[in-house]
Parts: sequence; C-alpha cells; structure tokens
Amino acid sequence: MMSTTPANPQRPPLKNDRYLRALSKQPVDATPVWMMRQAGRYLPEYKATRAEAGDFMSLCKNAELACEVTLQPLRRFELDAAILFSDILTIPDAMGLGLYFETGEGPRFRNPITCRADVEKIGIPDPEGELQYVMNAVRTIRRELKGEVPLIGFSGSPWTLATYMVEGGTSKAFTKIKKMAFADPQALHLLLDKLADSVISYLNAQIAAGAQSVMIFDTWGGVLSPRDYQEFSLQYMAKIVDGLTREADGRRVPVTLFTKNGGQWLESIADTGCDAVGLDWTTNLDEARARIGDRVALQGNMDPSMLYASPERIREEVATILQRYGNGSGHVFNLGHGIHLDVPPENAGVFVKAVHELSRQYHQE
Ligand code: 1CP
Repeated sequence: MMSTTPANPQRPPLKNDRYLRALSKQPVDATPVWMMRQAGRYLPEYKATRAEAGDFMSLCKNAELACEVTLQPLRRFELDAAILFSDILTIPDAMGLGLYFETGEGPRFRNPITCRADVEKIGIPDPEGELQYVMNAVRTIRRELKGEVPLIGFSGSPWTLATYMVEGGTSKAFTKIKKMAFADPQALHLLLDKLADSVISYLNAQIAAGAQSVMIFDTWGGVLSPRDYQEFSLQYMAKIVDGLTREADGRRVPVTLFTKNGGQWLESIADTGCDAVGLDWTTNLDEARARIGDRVALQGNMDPSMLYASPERIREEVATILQRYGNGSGHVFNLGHGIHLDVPPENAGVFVKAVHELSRQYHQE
C-alpha cells in the first residue's frame, strides 16, 4: 500500500536501513556495522572539536558541536548507524549530583548518593527541561543526517547509573553500592526505581525527538551474582523495555540491551521483550544464536583490542565472527565494547570495510 503521509522534510526516508532491518530480522544485502564509542578521542577531528567546546560536557550541551562529532566517524567510514553524542551520566547530573570530569580520571560526582535520605531527595528529571540539551542534539543530528543512516539514542541501565552515583565515579570493586545492595536493599531499590522511571521518560523523549532505535548500556551488570543481576539490574531494564515507545514514523523502534560480561544470562535478557542483545567478546556468536534462537537479534562482538592488529588479522577476525553467526539476517556487527582511544583510525576503516565485503555471502537470498 502506498503511504499517504506527507513527506516530512525534517525526517526524509532512510537511504540505508540495513541496521533497522537486521534488528527486525528482515533480509539485508550485507551485515550492518557500527562501533561503540565511534565518536571519540581516537579521531583527531574529535579532539579538535572538543578543544573548541572547552570540555566534554560543554561539547554535549552544544547541539551543533555534538552533531558535528556524531557525524565525524560517518565521514570517514561507511557506518550503518549514527549514535547520539552524549553520555550516560546526563541523568544523574540532571538529578543534581554535579557531574565533572577529572582529566585522565574519568567522571566524578560532587554530591554522590551516600544514604537513603539522599535517595529520597532526588526527583525524575524533565527530558525537555534539565535534559533539553540532549533532545536538541537529537533533533539537530536527525535533521543533519538527512536520512543517510538511522540515529541510535541511548541511556545507561539503572544499575550502571547507580554504580556511578553511589561510588561517586568509576569503580573497580563496587564496595559502596554493594554495601547498599546488601545492607539497605530498600534504599537501592528506591534509587533504581527512580532511575528506571527517569530512563523511560528520557528515552521516550529521545524517540519523540528523532532517535530511530535505542540502546541501554549495562556496563557493570556483569559484576553481580546471577541472583543479584536479576534483582538489581535486569528487573529494571525489563521495566524500561515495557515502558518504551516502540514505533515512530510508522516503523518499529528497536531496543538493544547490552550487559557487559552478561553472556551467561542471554536467555533472561532476551525474555525482557527487547529486540536485540548486545554481546561482548567473551561469548561466541554461534553459541549465543543457538541458545536464543530467533527470538532476538544479536549485536557484537569483536574484541576492541583486535583493532591494534594488522589489517590481515582484523579481516580474519571479522570473517570468523561472520561465519559463527552464519546465514541470514539478525546480526549487527559491532565491537564487544568501546573503541580504544589509541587505535589508529585506518584500522577502524579496515574493520568496517571487511564487515561489508565479507558478509555478502551470508545474505544470498
Ligand atoms: O572526550 C573525552 O575526554 C570524554 C570521553 C567520553 C566520551 C567520548 C566520555 C566520558 N563519554 C563519551 C561519549 C559517550 N559515552 C558516548 C557517545 C559516543 C559514541 O558512542 O560514539 C556513549 C554511548 C557513552 C556511554 C557511556 N559513558 C558508557 C556506556 C558504554 C561503555 O563504554 O561502557 C559509560 C560507562 C560511560 C561513562 C563514561 N563517560 C566518559 C567516560 C570516560 C566514561 C567511562 C568511565 C568508566 O570507565 O567508568
């Protein structure tokens, strides 16, 4: 049937929809590929724009510059998706925790959560209020993409956000948040519930502003025991999946859940009702596909450190991963975690090209 919807000049039809098709397991001509952290410090042009902005948060808060750095990797490589340039810590910042970046030390909070009273005080940020700068970036990027490739919106998982909020920054042992989990679980549940509600309204606002797919990063879910993962992380991601808008512009808005080190829980992650599960490199794609069958699509899963290798070795690894997934749609190629900041950009180019060239044989009919 012909569409009767008038064309929206802000939202032209997609020229390359491989990424969205693969997430819905519709046939594709080649496996789509993008890279976690594809905009970032491994690109000299990113460093230049960041210097122009001053610091990282000023870059996130300037829609034109955030759009510029989102598009930079797409000018170099034939990526099949763009990802919003922002950070997962925008929500805790909007909750009043005072995010700042210590040079070379990663994110920090001026006012971390230390007790139940702190949790009780925080509210749900308004996505078109304190977080409007993120929605402005989404609107600008969607317009400037001109329908070339889809735009991915994202958020952190409640558990992963809570680790930064309670630890006060990045952590190795997660003792403060685990102390809260085991000594005052009600306080942590209250925090996770507020975060889940915040993520739902934040991602739905990103979708309304133009994000065509969303991804939830659960970077630290893998530090929990199986039971605690279910209780403190997965339960809240399932609540988010339930609360998300799943269609926009007459098309499905696919949701990808990524738990780093979550390979042992693939079945339960798939059971949340998400469209795709992101994998790091510690699970083989053939085994993952055998375990979850055709229930969801899979995203991943090359070790990002492979991008230090020779072009031949990178191509060989891409070939192995494609072969493990096998024939048919349902695979979005990616790194198993973010690209490292000292990777030569040419090697990322070899990787992206190899995925397109070597995958066509798996999409013959
Ligand atoms: O320029 C700089 O010095 C800042 C480095 C940087 C960048 C480029 C940070 C600080 N955040 C980002 C952008 C970012 N972060 C994006 C968009 C860019 C893209 O993908 O192209 C995304 C999706 C994120 C998500 C993010 N931030 C995650 C989840 C994904 C993951 O890598 O596990 C996490 C855990 C963060 C927290 C964060 N923000 C910044 C850093 C260095 C970190 C990680 C700190 C840590 O290891 O604990």
